[in-house]
Amino acid sequence: MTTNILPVLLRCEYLINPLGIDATPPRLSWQIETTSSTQRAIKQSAYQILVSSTESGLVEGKGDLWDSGKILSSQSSQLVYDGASLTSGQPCWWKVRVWDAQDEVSDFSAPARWEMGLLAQADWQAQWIGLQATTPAYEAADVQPIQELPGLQASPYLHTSATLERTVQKARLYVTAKGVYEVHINGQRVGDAYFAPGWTDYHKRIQYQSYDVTTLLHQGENRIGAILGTGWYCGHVGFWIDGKGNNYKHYGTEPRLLLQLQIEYSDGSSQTIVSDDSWRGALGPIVFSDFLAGETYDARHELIDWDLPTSITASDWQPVLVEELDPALQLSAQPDQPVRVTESITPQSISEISPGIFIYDMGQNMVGWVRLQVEGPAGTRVQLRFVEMLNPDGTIYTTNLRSSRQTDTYILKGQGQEVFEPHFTFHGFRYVELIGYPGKPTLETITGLVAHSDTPPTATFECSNPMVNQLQKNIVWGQRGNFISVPTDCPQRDERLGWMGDAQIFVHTACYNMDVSAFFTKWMRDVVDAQAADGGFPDVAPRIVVSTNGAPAWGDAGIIVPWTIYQMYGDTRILVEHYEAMKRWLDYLQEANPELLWKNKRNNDYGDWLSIAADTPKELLGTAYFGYDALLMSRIARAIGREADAAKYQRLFSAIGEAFTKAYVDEEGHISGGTQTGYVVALQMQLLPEHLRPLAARQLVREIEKKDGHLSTGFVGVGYLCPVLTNCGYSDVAFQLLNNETFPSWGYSIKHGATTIWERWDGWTTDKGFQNPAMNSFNHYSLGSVGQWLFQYVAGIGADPEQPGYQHIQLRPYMGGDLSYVRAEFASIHGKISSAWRIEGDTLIYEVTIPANTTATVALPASASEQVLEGELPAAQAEGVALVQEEEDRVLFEIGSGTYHFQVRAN
Ligand code: RAM
Repeated sequence: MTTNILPVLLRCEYLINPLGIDATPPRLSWQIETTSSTQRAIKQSAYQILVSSTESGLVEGKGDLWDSGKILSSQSSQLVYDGASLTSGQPCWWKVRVWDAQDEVSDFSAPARWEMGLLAQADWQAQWIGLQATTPAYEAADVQPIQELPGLQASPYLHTSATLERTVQKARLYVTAKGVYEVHINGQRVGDAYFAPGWTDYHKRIQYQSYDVTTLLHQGENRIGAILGTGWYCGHVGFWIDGKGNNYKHYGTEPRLLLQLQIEYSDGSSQTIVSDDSWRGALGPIVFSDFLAGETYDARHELIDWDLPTSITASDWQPVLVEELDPALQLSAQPDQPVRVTESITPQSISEISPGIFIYDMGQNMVGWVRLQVEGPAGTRVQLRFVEMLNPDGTIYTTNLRSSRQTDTYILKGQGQEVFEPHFTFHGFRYVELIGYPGKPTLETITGLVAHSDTPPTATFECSNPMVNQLQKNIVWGQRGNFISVPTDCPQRDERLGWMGDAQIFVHTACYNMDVSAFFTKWMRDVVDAQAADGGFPDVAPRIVVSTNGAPAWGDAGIIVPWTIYQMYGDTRILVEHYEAMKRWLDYLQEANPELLWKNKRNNDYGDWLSIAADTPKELLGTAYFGYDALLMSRIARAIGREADAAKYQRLFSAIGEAFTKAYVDEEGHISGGTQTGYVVALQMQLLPEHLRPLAARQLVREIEKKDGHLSTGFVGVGYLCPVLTNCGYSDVAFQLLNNETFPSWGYSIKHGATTIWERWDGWTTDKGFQNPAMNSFNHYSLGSVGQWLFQYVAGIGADPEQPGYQHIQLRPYMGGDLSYVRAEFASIHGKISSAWRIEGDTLIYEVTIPANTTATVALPASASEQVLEGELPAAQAEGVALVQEEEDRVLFEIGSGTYHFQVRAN
């Protein structure tokens, strides 16, 4: 007899059926689905995993790689593969079945798979290839550059031909570039990724991608081609370091390709095609394609059929340059989702602001590019410029882009309908200026394409206040626009760097909105690759442009990010992998600051960046983060069984707390500087002795009252502000900040049309207009870190650090402000949690569903358990509900999986 449960959503290393992974041993997870909508408290009591080297073997139930047998365990995520050792290219087919609490066994899940990548450098037989000539070979007189950016390069096209003698059974393409690439096989673009191989420190590590190209190849003549762009490798990234525009060639001078195509024939033989000196190259229509400059594409110079085996023009291309692999450069499989186009957007409006100059409003500040449709005479030059804002006269506001040009130019070939999309650039924009269009453009002329690291969305949030709903949307758009291989600060101006301070304050929010487990697995390697020999984490990862070690609240991302990933996904491997690096960072701080106040090595020392006339003393802020690092390290050490370290860091944390209190706090709970952020960090980071906490919290509230109920925090304080207020018993004040529409507040930007989170509270104000354009992005996620509070406190869906990854869930919703209802969902690694409350008269209704194989503590606002019903019964008597505790103003119940309908009646 099988049960009504079934394991579903099988994943390996967080991904569905990944190809070419190099995590050894890989980790597996699944979720448990039930066909019963009424059954509660479903638990997995055991599992059995089968891993087979062939699909047919799996169907027959043979686990030749691994048959775990029946393992008594409730674990359904982060399960470490424990079978035969896995070699390069090994395909692994797997399935799992589970037993419930009554020891009834489920059916086996549908089959899933993963495949290992190239695990050893020796597996690579390919060589780096490219072209030396980087300016177009043709006369470019009519391609008048509007760019002043130096060093723009034409994109090389490379190709080879291969005769395949037999029927192809299986083909895998392993490929990467110094730069960015697009591969074409027999006229088709391989995969749907953009900006591969992604951004890493190319001096140390380059990621490769693996593709199944079996169906693209055939017996006989085949053509394999690639187009290269400069990307992060040698294109423009970051701001002008030397004032002369030299913010390019950070890693090398020209792009290069590394490609290896491994073919297995049906007769068991095999063949490998690699990038080498047999390839040929030419320059084509891409005059340049650069992240900051944009793309210029001259369709008259298209290389007709260059990627088809029948093409004859490609035969007279030039030989390529060849370089050997450097053993010191690590080739790693990309662990996270690639950048993909995830949405297309039709413009909302178009207006002709002066003859021939059209402005499109996309209705949303977005990141990506547009597809252009055009018909006209050869040589017609159509120009698109991308901006976030308009000037009062309706023209485009470009000054906040600094040296970034965000301009795409298309030169027509004059052959009927032409369609253009740039290859290796992206823009941050809401408005598009179109110049030179032959004829009258319409809304259909351009289509916005939204591109970002394709991290799966995991949350919805809706409440009775439309402004708050817009805030949540803006936070998500900020995340989409800035998660492009690394978490960047902004997507439009000449910066777009992996700023650590921004990432650490936003990571928790990010984990709610999307499944960023694999994304941060990747980025933490960038952070550690960027660690200096003295232990200093950087300000930006990968470390370019800003070469100094991390400032307080910036460098600390190296500890805060893994800790957050652990809490949200139950990932201990990220802690183990980076444990030594984290220790080195803490040692570096401690050695430089024996008095346990972060006085030395604060480097760029940004403080509470972009606060509103509220400078938090920098040493104090640093010391708070130093203490927080020690606190988190003690928890991290405990989580991975390093008890002696846990005790050591706990002592360090206490000592820093004492030093902090002695140096900056008086007996009435005043904290030096008196800023909101000062109070917030002291409370969040648990640096104060018990008796001073309520006093400091009271001072924090006074500080907010002095500002007429407004916040003044910058990047650093903003994320913890509402959580701290709520934890200290002032949720009413937190809700007041949420509801504010006057300056400064989240509502203020929304009232003035924001569709993303602005870099600054005063990015634009009614009395001053635009802030200083030298630093005024309208798409920066940091101030959107309030999203964590919306999910964890307002919707009440919280992780339990003691049983991380939502195996046990803390459901503690807070009602307040003008909200009459909230409905939220969050897809955790264990499955979907939904949490919804509404107020009907004097009754609070709370409906919650938690997935199979999880438990939760539900903490509802009531003074006695008798006030709470579940369904028709007093909650304590309902099936699957147990009363665990009565706090002063909350009653706590423990529940198992299922759907529950609670009611809390007023006394
Ligand atoms: C700005 C960046 C970033 C911030 C640093 C300190 O240039 O945009 O958001 O972290 O400065």
